[in-house]
Amino acid sequence: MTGLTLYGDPASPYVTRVIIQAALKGISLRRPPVPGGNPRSAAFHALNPIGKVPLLVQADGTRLPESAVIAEYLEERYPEPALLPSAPWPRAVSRLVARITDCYISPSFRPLLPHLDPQARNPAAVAGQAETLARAFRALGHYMLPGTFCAGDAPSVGDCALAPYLQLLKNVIFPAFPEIPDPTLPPGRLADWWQAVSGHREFGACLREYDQAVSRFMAANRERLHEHR
Ligand SMILES: N[C@@H](CCC(=O)N[C@@H](CS)C(=O)NCC(=O)O)C(=O)O
Repeated sequence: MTGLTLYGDPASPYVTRVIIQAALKGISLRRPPVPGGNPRSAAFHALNPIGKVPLLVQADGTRLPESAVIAEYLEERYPEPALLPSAPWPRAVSRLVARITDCYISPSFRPLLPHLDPQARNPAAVAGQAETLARAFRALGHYMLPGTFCAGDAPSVGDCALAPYLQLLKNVIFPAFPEIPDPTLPPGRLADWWQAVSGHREFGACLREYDQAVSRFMAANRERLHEHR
């Protein structure tokens, strides 16, 4: 038993990044509900003043927020099986894929939500996000190394970061916006990569569970998410 607790809704791509990494490493995580019911509650802020999930809590009470930092910590704390390649260059590429996800894919998701309803859509705003995403997808295809996963033939931290985000976009964004094509559809590097992650036994199982959690979340919050902000 690791004595590790992970707080966070299973519909969060950041939480899922940690869940996938833990599953691939065979690390067990307790998953109680977020204190106070959500990350905005005073009870949760007392644990993590950043007010966001995931939050990793250790048996001694020490707490670590931020999915990228949690990923690095788990990698160092539980080095086997390694989720970073051994050579410096593929290690850098794996980290780059996680970075592209955080800096250039993630920021486009929330701004698209108010445009899910075609009646309330602002085509110029959607076109701007479509271009940002297309550039990020091109960059991923450009930098990913040969092999099945993003940095070789084994899953690594870059895959753990990117796959939940693409699963989220596949569930919510690509079906709603024809001007944002799904890059995981063949042919192409991202299509081959998607086949590898979704076909991997543990990785694929986590992605399918995540997809169901996103569907439940979207069904429960449809009205609120369509609102203009
Ligand atoms: N940079 C953070 C981002 C985490 C994040 O944005 N989490 C969202 C859920 S996907 C959150 O907790 N939002 C606050 C809320 O739901 O009130 C990370 O990588 O962990």
